Amino acid sequence: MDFPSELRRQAAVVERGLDQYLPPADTRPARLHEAMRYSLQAGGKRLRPVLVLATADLFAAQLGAALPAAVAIECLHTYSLIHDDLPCMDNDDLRRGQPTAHRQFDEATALLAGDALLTHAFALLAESYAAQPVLAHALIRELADAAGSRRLIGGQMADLLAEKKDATPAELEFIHLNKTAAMIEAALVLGGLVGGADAAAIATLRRAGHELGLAFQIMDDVLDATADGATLGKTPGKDAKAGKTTFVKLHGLAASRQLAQAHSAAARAAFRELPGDTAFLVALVDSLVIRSS
Ligand code: GRG
Repeated sequence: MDFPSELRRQAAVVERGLDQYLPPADTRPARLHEAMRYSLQAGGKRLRPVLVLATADLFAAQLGAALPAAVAIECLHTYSLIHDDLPCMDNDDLRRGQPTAHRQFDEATALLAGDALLTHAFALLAESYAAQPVLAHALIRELADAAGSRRLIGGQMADLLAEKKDATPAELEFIHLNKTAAMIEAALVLGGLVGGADAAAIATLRRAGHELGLAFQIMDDVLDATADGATLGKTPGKDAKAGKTTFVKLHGLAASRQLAQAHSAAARAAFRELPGDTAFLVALVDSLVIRSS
């Protein structure tokens, strides 16, 4: 398998899906729909939707069946980025190499574009899988749990609270498991559900997502401390400046890199327990630990 070209192929499928499943930019009110498309189509690695497609593929899901679920999770992820960048949160000017939504439009439009992307994610699941109500229910429930107050939003709240003090390693783990790993885990589970994976395989996917999510976040901390803004597409060094506790602050750079390697090895091992050809997923794990953005 040629990993870079397979990744490009899957990411291109995602790009087409985003265009297909989002309301056209001239939908009334056009400013809102333009803002939704602006943030969604500003680039991004498309990690979560590619994980949905690749996992569904593993279980030989019908071609194209996983695309609405892949688009839904990217809509939800993008909403979280838009809101995270707002002045009341991280107050950032740069995201995905472009001005953040509130810089490009205005704060109220950015807030509403985030709200609309969040809502659209669930509408898309409900509509696209309406003919398979059991699957639709499972997908909606999975994404809602991962994005809710106990996981993504809870992780973000804990992150904001931790800015005021030094977080303990346990607090940092809570933040990362929920702010980062929850959506990566959900991507794998959505793909598994579309592919009809059984309960044991879903449990293995959750374990892989947990490990991959931690590896991904640790590398995010390493890159925040070491890479430049042009490479990252967002403002680097913000965590350190804000006095935030990160893996790098707690463990140092070398130990953080080792920790990321250990979690990615655990993710690879979990993927190898699954049926089918896991070469792409294993290579994707490897690429995330050596990534530069
Ligand atoms: C506002 C509810 C709410 C949540 C915000 C996404 C997020 C939570 C915060 C952004 C800051 C951050 C470091 C989050 C951890 C997850 C993460 C590394 C997100 C960035 O994901 P990438 O690197 O982004 O996959 P692209 O742009 O490539 O999609």
